[in-house]
Amino acid sequence: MGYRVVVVGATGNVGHEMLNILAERQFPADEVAVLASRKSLGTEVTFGEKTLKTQDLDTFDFTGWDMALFAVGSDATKIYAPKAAKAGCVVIDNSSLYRYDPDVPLIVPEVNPEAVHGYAKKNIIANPNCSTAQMVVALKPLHDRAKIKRVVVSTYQSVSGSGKEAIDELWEQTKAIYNPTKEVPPKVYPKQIAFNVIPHIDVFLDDGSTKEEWKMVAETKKIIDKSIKVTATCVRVPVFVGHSESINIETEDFLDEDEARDILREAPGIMVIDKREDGGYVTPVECVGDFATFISRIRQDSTIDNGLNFWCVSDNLRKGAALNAVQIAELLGREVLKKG
Ligand code: 11C
Repeated sequence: MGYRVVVVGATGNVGHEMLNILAERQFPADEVAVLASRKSLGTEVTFGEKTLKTQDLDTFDFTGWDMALFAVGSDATKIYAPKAAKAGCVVIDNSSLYRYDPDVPLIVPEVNPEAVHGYAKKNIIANPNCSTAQMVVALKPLHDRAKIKRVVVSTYQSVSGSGKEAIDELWEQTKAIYNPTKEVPPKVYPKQIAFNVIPHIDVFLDDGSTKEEWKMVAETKKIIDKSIKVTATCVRVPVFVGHSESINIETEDFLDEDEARDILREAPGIMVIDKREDGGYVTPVECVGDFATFISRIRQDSTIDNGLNFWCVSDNLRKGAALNAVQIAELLGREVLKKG
């Protein structure tokens, strides 16, 4: 017997990828229900070979369903996740609503799988922000070997992180550059994104940082180790899919770049592509549709005693969202629910 699985927000970018990944990884689902808000009701979505019709999130009864993968904003999650959890359906939530709740585990399965056993306090498990997920996959094996004291990260985040409208905005603005008769003013972003970069993701906080930057700090501490200091600068770039990060770490023990490369090669979820030649590194267009987090440009930081620099790229809709959620579902099935 397999699982009865619900995908909430099945018509969005992440919900769509969740369905693709459940099918690709042959998740042991007996039944899959796809839910959407009233405005997308009746829309058909693809799940492997099947076509599923979306049902109304507002009236859906979660009783008897094993797990629900939520890919809707925090406002809808606030209403429907507790409803599902109360009905006995374990929620795996992609929004930021529960990530910092001490009674909700925040999980990246390659990093802190043991945290899954904490799910029962609220029947909810949180999925991290995309820029955190790919970074912690790379940091954990290095932390285990040399204890990371400090991380300095700059991100280059694709527009798909902001949803479908942002993808359209980049596409339309790019076309309009070549056809100046049609103006496409910024709507999703505060400034033009085509042929530009914007050092601003999510809202500004009192200390001058942004919420996206704060999330990378708070989530890394919760997932790996609260003693790690993180400082982040998050930047939106005109790329459709795939987040990139320039990461600098300072460790307690010395870690040679060759040993770091070997450790990362062996680490789960990571693919090292690091040749010191033209094109011997990964860029976002090459990671689209892949499951791995790619690491390139590993090198010593000669300005401090124990420092390393590297480049980290991953499909933000996959490892950063849908894949990680499906991996949590697999972990929950394997370690806790044990059906089938
Ligand atoms: C972005 N990281 O690229 C964001 C999207 O907290 O789950 C995901 C926001 C979140 O804009």
